[in-house]
Amino acid sequence: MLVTVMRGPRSFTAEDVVEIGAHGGVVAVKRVLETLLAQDGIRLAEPGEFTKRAFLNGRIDLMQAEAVIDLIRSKSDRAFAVAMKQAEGTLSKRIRELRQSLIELLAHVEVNIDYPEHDVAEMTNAYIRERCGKAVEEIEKLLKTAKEGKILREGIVTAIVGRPNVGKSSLLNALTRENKAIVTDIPGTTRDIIEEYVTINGIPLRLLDTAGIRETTDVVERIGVERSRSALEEADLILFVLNGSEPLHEDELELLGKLKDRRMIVIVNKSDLPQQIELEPIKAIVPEESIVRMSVKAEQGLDDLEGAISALFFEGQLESHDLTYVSNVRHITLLKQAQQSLRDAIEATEAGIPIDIIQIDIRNAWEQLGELIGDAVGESLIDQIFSQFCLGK
Ligand SMILES: Nc1nc2c(ncn2[C@@H]2O[C@H](COP(=O)(O)OP(=O)(O)OP(=O)(O)O)[C@@H](O)[C@H]2O)c(=O)[nH]1
Ligand SMILES: [Mg+2]
Repeated sequence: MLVTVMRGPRSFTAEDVVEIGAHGGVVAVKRVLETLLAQDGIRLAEPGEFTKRAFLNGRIDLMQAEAVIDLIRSKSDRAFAVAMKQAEGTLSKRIRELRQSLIELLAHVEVNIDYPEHDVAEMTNAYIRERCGKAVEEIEKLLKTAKEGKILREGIVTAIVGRPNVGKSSLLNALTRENKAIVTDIPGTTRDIIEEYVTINGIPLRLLDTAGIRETTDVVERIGVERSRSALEEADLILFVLNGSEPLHEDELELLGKLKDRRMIVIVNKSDLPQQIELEPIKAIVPEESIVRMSVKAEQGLDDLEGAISALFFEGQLESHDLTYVSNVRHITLLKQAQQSLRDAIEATEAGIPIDIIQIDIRNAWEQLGELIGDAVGESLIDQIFSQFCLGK
């Protein structure tokens, strides 16, 4: 057993910390815990308590603390890298700079309020418009990253759909390199949705294998088909699988037509067998680069599919992004509120409203941005945020 003592403030929580390294295995760890918990004044930490203490002791701000949750939950290297950036404080830094510019603006306005001559008021109004306009733009830039941020955190919801027996479950297994889904030659094998995470060229996908869509009298299968349809509704990306060794079905063509405005890749599977499918009607609906021929069984065409997926998202430019993303709903809400307050301020200058009233809008924006990094937030909000952690963090 190894005991490490870390003296505050040079520890994660900024308090004195003792770490005990015990032998692996459940029993050894449990014994150590039991011995410790039998002592007076020792209890288990609450979920997120270490990070909460780090925040309360001013070691990190609220956004950085929230990034720790994201780090724990991240499902791909890229999501991890993004969370890491936020934990380092890059996003917080941009928020601080914004707030600083608003404080300077407020100070400037304050000085001029004492000299309410006409020209000064006009100049001040113009100045407010310019500075608030810049801040609105800066917030807009951050908000624009939200969509990509969500994808990075939660993965692109990707529904694998098609008629029974075309090879959907085989595709899920091939992409995840596991045998998670049952594959048989009996149409109607998959009844329920099977969910798996994969990362393709750094893009995280939440793959949903669904029941083959067809008319059926089987009660269970019919519920499965219903679920396939709702998965289809909510998907960010559709992988529409066809069996190339059979002629195209009318209902497939009809469904393809309905989905033509969605982000979709058509997979013509079973290319190892003699081909009977007509591609012309499909090409009339889907651009050629989104049609991929493959044989899941012979493991052919997976690279083409992966290429087509990356081409559809971020125009393959995800690599070059500076990894600052806003993706947390709390952050998005506050940024939108702050932006609205600034827009109100701009509007007020145009309506000739007295400057001391306009000041209130600017101050509101400053406070809303402050809430983002945890300046003056209520205890209940703090408890709520930290309760999302798991034990021991
Ligand atoms: N020849 C050939 N057979 C394939 C290929 N891909 C899948 N199969 C076979 O097709 C059959 C159906 O595959 P599944 O993956 O279960 O098909 P599914 O679309 O999930 O079927 P349901 O769950 O019934 O909707 C299995 O026997 C697979 O081995 C392929 O590329 N070539
Ligand atoms: Mg299946």
